[in-house]
Amino acid sequence: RDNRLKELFGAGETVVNAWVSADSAYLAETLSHAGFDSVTVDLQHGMFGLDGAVRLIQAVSAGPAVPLARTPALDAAVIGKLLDAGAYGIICPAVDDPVQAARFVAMCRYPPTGVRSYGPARANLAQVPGYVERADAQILTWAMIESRAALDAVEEIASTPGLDGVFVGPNDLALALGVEPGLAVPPPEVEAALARIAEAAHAAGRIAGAFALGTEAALRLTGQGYDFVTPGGDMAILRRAAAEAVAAVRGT
Ligand code: 3PY
Ligand code: MG
Repeated sequence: RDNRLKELFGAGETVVNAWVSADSAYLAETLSHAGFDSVTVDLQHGMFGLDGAVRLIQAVSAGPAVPLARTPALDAAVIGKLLDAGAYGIICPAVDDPVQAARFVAMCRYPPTGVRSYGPARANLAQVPGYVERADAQILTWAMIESRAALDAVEEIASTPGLDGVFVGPNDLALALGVEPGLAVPPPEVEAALARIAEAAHAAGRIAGAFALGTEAALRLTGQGYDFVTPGGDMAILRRAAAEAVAAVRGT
């Protein structure tokens, strides 16, 4: 299968992404059927390891959403395994400068462009014959901007050859800027950074992506021109819906 996200981004659509932190294939599969364009398996903060992430990618593949993964670190071994498991894109945390961004892109591409090792395993099954020849053109790469160094260098990071986009971690960025993380709507310092990052991405012809802590923050992102938005993590969505159900029945 071709990476449907490439078509959506190419058509200028806003891509709506889900975020998986629970170690439940059933939940990941359910999110894949819930209308999201993509579902990201979060290996950085999710409550599972690499084996769990492989099963979650399989679960997402059982529905219509495109499976993506956030690697826990800039690590060729982990990134390679997530791609071999069938992820169509990788979000890499804490990419702080253009050198790291270039290393990240290289880890996602086969030689001669990059350094990804041959062994496509499940990716070969779930995707298409000729996977290896086509993988570099199918796989999307996002460098996370979530430190002061990354913000200062965002224009150079966004221009990294072969990088598809940047992706903002608003909570780590808030911590880095000395303001409160975890707010439903980010503080003004983070909002200003978000505007600069979207501008840098688009000036370089790249995708502007970000995590949001709910629908209100996600709508602010789309208002700022973000192309790729995540309106909250799986557990936040579940917990909010559960609390609303309890409140509705109790009449509180
Ligand atoms: C952040 O907000 O720092 C993230 O990495 C989003 O999960
Ligand atoms: Mg972060």
